[in-house]
Amino acid sequence: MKITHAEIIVCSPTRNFVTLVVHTDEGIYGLGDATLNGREMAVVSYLQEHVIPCLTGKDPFNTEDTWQFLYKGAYWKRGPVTMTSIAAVDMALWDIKAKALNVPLYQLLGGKSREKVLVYCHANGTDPHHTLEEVEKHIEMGYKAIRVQSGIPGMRGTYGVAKKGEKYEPATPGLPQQYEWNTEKYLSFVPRLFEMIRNKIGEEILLLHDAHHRLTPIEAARLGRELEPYHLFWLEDPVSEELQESFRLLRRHTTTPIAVGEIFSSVFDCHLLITEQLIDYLRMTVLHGGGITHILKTAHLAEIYNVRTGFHGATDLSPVTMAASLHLDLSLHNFGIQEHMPHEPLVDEVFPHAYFFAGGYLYPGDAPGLGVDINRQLAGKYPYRPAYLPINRRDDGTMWNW
Ligand code: GCO
Ligand code: MG
Repeated sequence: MKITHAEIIVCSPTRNFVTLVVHTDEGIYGLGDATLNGREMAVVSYLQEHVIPCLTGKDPFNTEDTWQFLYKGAYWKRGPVTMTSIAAVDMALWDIKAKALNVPLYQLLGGKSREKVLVYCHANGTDPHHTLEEVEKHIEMGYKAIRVQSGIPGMRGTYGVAKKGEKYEPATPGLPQQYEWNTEKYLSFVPRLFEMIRNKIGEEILLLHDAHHRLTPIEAARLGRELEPYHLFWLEDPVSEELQESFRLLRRHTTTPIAVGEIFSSVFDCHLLITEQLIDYLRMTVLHGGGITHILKTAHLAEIYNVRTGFHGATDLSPVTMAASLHLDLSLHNFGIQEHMPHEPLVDEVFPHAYFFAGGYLYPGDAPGLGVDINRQLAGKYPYRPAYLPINRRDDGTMWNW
């Protein structure tokens, strides 16, 4: 089998997605997600100008060699644009191979290690009362694990929370929106929020929280320690993740489990976190972390050090990434949990897929390959719209991590 050509489809059915379709001389094609939220067209250009021309004539079954060709061959290794582009090709090739062999992808990754994939959803409220309502609503929907985020009195625009009645979707059309940040207000609010939620719902439901990169190590240590009585499943992105050594300080002070990695692009962003056992869950995405080939290696390293996976699954990753994650989740021995932020129905229509949700779990389904397709006609009706993630400033105007 040979690759004949590849094409890129950019569409915006409620939000932007970049999809790579790789075609072969046997008529089988594979899909890869290439969406980098807020920087979409950089990946489009990287793929169009520098990657697609090199694919023609290659055997799509050689996933490892093609990965190394694109990684080593670029000379300029790593970085989100490069690794997202490589991931898109890698996903598409694994999709082709599994379709050609007529098996669901998980059969090529070690088969089933479990029957179903535990997921966590998002409960976001504008204030603690609204947040509790959202938690209770999601318990009724069958979720067994819930991420809890709430608007904080006196702060404009808190991460993870939309206006009442609206769905939270990272990235908005137009130029970046500005949010406000105040560490002191946040630190005194969050433990009280979890105290209230735990008292109301009891111990059974797993609770998670995302601090979204905003604290210093000692502030994060205080938060982790104050949250201990409420038994979080994890505290996510407590500190900015560029400096892996930060997690040493945090780890010395708290037993609250730590999750990090949604913005990592390779194992070299987290090798210390893994080998020093500074984290409990790795959130690297198949999409931004170099694809199935590279995530497999990273997850296997993590397994040795008792670090489990908790792949990123926000709505800015297309159903193609969700499917790839689910095949990995089903097969990796050290799977922990999968984020599930359901796409809008229109997105599911543009990307018809075999995976489905039932009773707090996702199932990848048994369709050959990834089990996702793209409805080109429908996609064509929703052209790309420039959109940005928000930015964040402290009360005095200082730029802060969003
Ligand atoms: C999460 C993430 C997202 C990101 C988003 C950025 O835990 O799901 O933090 O909400 O902010 O993916 O594009
Ligand atoms: Mg996050």
